[in-house]
This record gives sequence, C-alpha cells and structure tokens, in this order.
Amino acid sequence: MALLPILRYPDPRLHKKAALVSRVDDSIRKLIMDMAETMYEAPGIGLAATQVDVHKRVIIIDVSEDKSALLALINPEILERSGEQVCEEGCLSVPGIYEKVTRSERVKVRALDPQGKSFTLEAEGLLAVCVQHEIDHLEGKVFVEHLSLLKQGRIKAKLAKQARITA
Ligand code: GNR
Ligand code: NI
Repeated sequence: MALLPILRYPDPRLHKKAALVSRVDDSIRKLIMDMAETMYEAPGIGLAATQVDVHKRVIIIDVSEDKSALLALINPEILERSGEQVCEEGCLSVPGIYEKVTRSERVKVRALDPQGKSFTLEAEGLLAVCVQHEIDHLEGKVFVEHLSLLKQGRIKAKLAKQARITA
C-alpha cells in the first residue's frame, strides 16, 4: 500500500474529467487500496481518484465511525435522485474550508465493485452527500464551485495566503 499526494485547490488538474474504467483489473484494485490508505490517514470520509491525480472514474467512501464500511465505486452513475438537504461540506483538496452546500437528500447509484460486478446503492443523508461530492470530483468539479463567485474568490485568497505561510 502507498500514501498518495492529494491535489490542492486551485490546482487545474482538479478540473479534468475522469475517463470510464474499461476493465476492472489489479491496477484498479491497487489504486483503491492506496486511495483507502490515503483517505483513512488524512482522515476523510471519501476520496475520488481525481484528487490523487488519477483521472479514472473511481471513488471510495467510508462514513462509518470506526472505518469499518469501505465502499468502492467504479464508473458510478446516479440513476435517481429526490429531495434536498443542506450539509456543511469540507474537502481534502480544500483544507480548512467548510461551507454549506445544497444537494439531493437521496440518490440511487449504480457502479461496478472491485470484482467488476455491477451493483446499486440507495443512499441518503451524509452518505448521499458524499456520493454526490465524489462524483462531482470525477466531473472536474470541486464543492466550492457550488458557492457564489464572491465566496470562491475569498476561498482562493485564503488558500493562497495559507500556502505562503507554509511555504
Ligand atoms: O472528508 C470529507 N468530508 C466531507 C464532509 C462533508 C461533505 C463531504 C465530505 S467529503 C471529504 C473528503 C473529500 O474531499 N472527498 O472528496
Ligand atoms: Ni472532496
């Protein structure tokens, strides 16, 4: 296993659209293992391959308290969505920034598992938020892009200042 470096907003590579995985093979399973180690170490509750500069449609999620419920979704697709919820979101690619985002309350998702088998997942609440947040990453979208341009500008300025301090 290996810890992977996480891209930081506003890195332009976070805006690349990820490609479909054509075959679920050992290289994809290794990517999932490395992403899991990286997510748990951070720590975070989700991670998209885009964030580790791999532009393939792979996401992982674990919203459990005790890191006991790792979900890996390959080529995830939202089939149905309903309702609305507002959740304070954070992102490992936008450290220290937490902002409210409105998303669907429930989503039904189809994906491939690490064996290449199709499955569906019905999610609500935080799990549904996380699924939508991670699929956005695969489309090249970071959660701050749901906010006003004024807020996006303030966040960019704050991150640039942090980067100068830590440099
Ligand atoms: O760790 C994370 N926490 C989180 C909290 C609220 C809504 C979404 C998330 S996902 C985030 C990890 C991450 O950046 N995934 O892309
Ligand atoms: Ni994120």
